[in-house]
Amino acid sequence: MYCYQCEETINGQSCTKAGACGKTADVADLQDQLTYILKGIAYYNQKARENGIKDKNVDSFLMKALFSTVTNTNFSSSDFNKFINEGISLRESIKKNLTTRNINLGETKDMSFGEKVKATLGVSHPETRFNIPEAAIINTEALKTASVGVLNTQNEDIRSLRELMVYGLKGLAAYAHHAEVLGYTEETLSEFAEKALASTLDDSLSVDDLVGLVLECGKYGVNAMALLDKANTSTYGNPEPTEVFLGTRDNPGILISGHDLKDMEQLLKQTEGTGVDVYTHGEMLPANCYPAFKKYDHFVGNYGGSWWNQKSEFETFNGPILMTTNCLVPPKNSYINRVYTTSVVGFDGVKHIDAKEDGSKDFSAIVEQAIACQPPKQLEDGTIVGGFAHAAALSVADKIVEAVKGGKITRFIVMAGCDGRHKERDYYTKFAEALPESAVILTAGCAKYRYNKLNLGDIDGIPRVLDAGQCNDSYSLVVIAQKLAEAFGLEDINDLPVSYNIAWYEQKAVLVLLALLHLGVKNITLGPTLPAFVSPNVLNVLVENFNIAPNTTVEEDLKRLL
Ligand code: FSO
Ligand code: SF4
Repeated sequence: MYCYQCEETINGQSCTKAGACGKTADVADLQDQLTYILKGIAYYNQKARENGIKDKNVDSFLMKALFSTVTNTNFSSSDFNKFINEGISLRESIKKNLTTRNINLGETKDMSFGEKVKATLGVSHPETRFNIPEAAIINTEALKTASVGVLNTQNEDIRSLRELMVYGLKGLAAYAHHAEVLGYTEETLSEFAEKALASTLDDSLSVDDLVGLVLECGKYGVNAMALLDKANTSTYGNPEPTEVFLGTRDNPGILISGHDLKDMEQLLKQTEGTGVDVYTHGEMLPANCYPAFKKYDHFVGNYGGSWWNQKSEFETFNGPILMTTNCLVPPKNSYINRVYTTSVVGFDGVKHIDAKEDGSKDFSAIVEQAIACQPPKQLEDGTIVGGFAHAAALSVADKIVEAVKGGKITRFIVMAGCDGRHKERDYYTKFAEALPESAVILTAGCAKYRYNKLNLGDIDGIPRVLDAGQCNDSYSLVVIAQKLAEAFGLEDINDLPVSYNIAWYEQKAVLVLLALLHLGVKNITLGPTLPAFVSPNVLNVLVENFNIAPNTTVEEDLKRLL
């Protein structure tokens, strides 16, 4: 295995024996093979699309399969074997379709994979890379990492850009998949994903070509987040400012985590009148602010903190836990029998609930188990305020503009992104505490858990932590910044009194970062460490064009960002 896609990669370099996230080497290799097969599907489906052959199942599979490889989403080798087999048969059927119509499958111009096979197996494969017998791909240990993994690309800058592209696409796929679950799709997203995936196999592309494509990925990232925003808000209403309860009640409960709002809806409906309460964990916290969910009396509030706290918080919750997407930490034996996965999430030995044909899910087993469980052990009390996605934030835009003009708000700091388990992320708590009282934090994603319980107060009724929601709701922050620029008559959003101190962990954050770059946001501070997959030369490009900087100390960063 060779994986360096997340911020917690071992020694800031790569996981090569097992993942710091708990991913086994087998699963990492299977993920590489799946990704490689997806690139093949992308390559052929581009040709199919050009020739008017469109198949929604292919689009859907591509997004779902890519999403499954996001950090902390799926740890199950049997799931990946299934994805691989399905991927191979899809790819073969696209090829067959093309051949039947006499459409040229492409030249065997780039034999990098074929050459690798020859070098590794001593046999020659005159066909294109995608014609390598599947058995060879799956069964030959040496091939697993040598030919389809990250290190297959020799040039470190090309490798860096190819991986940056693939990780951005994983984030895009996650958001596109969520939107699709709610019935919203956009063909241009699939088209771009195919072009971009196929580009990672094309040895004729230069560093400049790849940089261009990576930035284009940011453009489609904005589109994917906009689509998901439309899907979520059209289906469940605009989030509204809400005091989210942090305590517990005396009924048994179900904890729901991840990002999937449709699962949230179905769980709330199926638990109504059962005597079982529902609580959110991690990235599901913003669900508390949607009108469609707030109406349920048995929807109590949020339990605990961000994803990495789950080992202790799932323990004390006492009831069953539904993981709708990432971030799953390999469950401890003490509570593994209370964990359920659904959709793209998987862990061998954990119960999985699939959607039926019509998209509905039967959560009755979870409800039944909950009834027999003790109520959650209370961890904290009080409330936190959420629900400041674009509609709510813009409804108080006049107040915000007035506070800025009157000097009561001197700075907005976008502190969106992820949380993680490393101690050094204390930096974000300290940074938030050290901000002047005239600074307002704009946040989205699980990064907020580092400072959303600090009671930072408000400025004329505007909370000093404005929480737009999940990581995908970073889109809201973009809308807010654009509207503020309009209100102040500024053409360039970089002229706003807004600074960026972003925390990243997994690949959705990579996409959010690319989206910000596409929008022309400059001077982003990124931490707690820079991505291991960004080579020194690629970093130079980012620094020269966007003035991206790694975070340093609270004092220095405050000086630079204020
Ligand atoms: Fe994981 Fe967090 Fe939302 Fe990230 S819980 S780390 S960018 O915010 O994706 O899922
Ligand atoms: Fe390592 Fe992160 Fe990859 Fe897991 S996802 S194997 S922690 S780099």
